[in-house]
Amino acid sequence: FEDAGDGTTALTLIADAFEKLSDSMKNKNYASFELNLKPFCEACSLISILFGSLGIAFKFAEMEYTSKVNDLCDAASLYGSLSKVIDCDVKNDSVKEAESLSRKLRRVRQGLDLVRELFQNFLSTDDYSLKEAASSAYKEVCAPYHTWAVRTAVSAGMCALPTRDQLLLSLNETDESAEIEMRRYIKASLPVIKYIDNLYTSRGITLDW
Ligand code: 1PZ
Repeated sequence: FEDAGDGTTALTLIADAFEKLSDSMKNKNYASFELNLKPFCEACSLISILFGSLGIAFKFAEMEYTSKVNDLCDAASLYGSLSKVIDCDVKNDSVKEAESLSRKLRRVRQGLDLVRELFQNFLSTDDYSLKEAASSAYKEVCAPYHTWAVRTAVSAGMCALPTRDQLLLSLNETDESAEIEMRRYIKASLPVIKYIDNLYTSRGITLDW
């Protein structure tokens, strides 16, 4: 990722976008607030920039994640908000079905949470390698919902991750600047993730999938 020449890095763009989302839901009641698909998907698609810094090993993860975000994005004008997507699948009894938008939303939410947990690990100690930080985040957030084949492929891919310093370099960040942006993302993504979880649980849908 090349910065735009004005010091705007991928991490800054991501943190800005999620702060905007979380600001838009500040002091609102979860039960009645409508988060629109368009700004949500735009923010989620920025996460894809990070994949560019991870090397070829996570190409399949990138395609998985990006195609789900794109499908949600394509549905934006038809559905408007995230809650409408779930309402529609609830009505058709297709929430957890393969290829349903509610399922894609759940996976994208897991991607956001994975990045949050990864940043958290990354910042928790300088001694943590990127591989350790990413493996532990993956184990915590995504692995319980992935098949054995996917888990195996991911753990093989982890060995090909860059080092901390390589990652910072390719993101055009220093330790200090990355810490600021990662903390902003951690803080801003949490209410968004919780909001999405509530869309399911408030409709009696458990989150064990
Ligand atoms: C510097 C960051 C290093 C982080 C590395 C993290 C790598 C995570 C790899 C995840 C691989 C997922 C591969 C495919 C999984 C699919 O089986 C599932 C289920 O799909 P379904 O059956 O519902 O159609 N797909 C997903 O869970 C969606 C993909 C989530 C991955 C998001 C990654 C987020 C960003 C990583 C940071 C750049």
